[in-house]
Amino acid sequence: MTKYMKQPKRKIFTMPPRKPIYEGKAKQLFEGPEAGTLIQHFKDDATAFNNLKKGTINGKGVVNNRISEYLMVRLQEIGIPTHFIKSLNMREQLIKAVQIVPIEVIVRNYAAGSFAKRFGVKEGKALGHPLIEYCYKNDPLGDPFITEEHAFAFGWASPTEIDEIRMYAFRINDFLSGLFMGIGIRLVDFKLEFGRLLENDREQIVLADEISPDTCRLWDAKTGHKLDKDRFRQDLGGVEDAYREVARRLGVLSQEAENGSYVIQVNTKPAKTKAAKKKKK
Ligand code: ADP
Ligand code: AIR
Ligand code: ASP
Repeated sequence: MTKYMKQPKRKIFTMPPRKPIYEGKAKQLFEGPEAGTLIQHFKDDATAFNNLKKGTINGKGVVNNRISEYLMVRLQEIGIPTHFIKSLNMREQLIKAVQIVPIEVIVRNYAAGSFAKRFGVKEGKALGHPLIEYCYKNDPLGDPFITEEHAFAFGWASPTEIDEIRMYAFRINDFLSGLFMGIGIRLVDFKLEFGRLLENDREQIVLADEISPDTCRLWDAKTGHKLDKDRFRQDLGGVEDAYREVARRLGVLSQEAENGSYVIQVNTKPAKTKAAKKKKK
């Protein structure tokens, strides 16, 4: 007789009501508990090629939330200011609300993706020097590549801000390349977003958004096996496993998340005030 296999007990967490602020392709933003804060909720939704391809990567939100939290904290430790405040649950983190600079900052160490295509070079070719490219963050236009001059001309960022962003981007690249190499992963390229934070009458550039297998190309250092969103973009299979593998090597995945026994229900209904409840009666 086959023995009945005991299923892991599912824990269901119902979140308190909160006000939705923005629904993006991979994340949702809710109003935070204090002024100037937001709750960043990581979804399992995946898109590629600026929304042309859509799908779901089971458990991605949990994994990306944890990976991004871990990397932001490590970057804060080396003096990179970030929007991250604290972890809330498996899919959500409390962040400082910033005014996003509408520029995607791409750092490349090896040729891959659109770069390999544009320059007709083989994927994996090492670049002589880490390279920064900028795109205007605009889905309908397909995030066109821009130079710093476009940013100044359109007023998207000032020369001082771009200097700061470039300096942070290179420091982040140095640090993350080493961190990933330590767990046998090659950091091929990645995308960063920065924002302006007004605190104590001072405007500051801080790292925002996320750093995860959605926003980085990560290859196993020995085998070259892809551990990032390219598995989804190129229909390579093993997408969930790849994301989990990165989290596992970073040591940020709990057993509960690994066996899928953790469910979060999001409640977006406005809280019923005492007055509203009385009125109903
Ligand atoms: P998209 O908007 O490209 O579909 P996401 O689904 O990742 O992307 O949505 C998250 C949105 O939140 C992005 O537009 C990003 O620029 C924005 N964002 C990230 N961090 C912050 C922050 N600290 N304050 C305000 N907006 C942020
Ligand atoms: N990226 C760019 N826009 C969105 C994302 N996530 C990231 C990719 C890749 C890097 O930026 O995930 O790591 C360069 O992308 P591409 O397509 O220009 O080669
Ligand atoms: N993040 C962009 C999109 O959702 C680009 C990409 O990742 O390919 O379409």
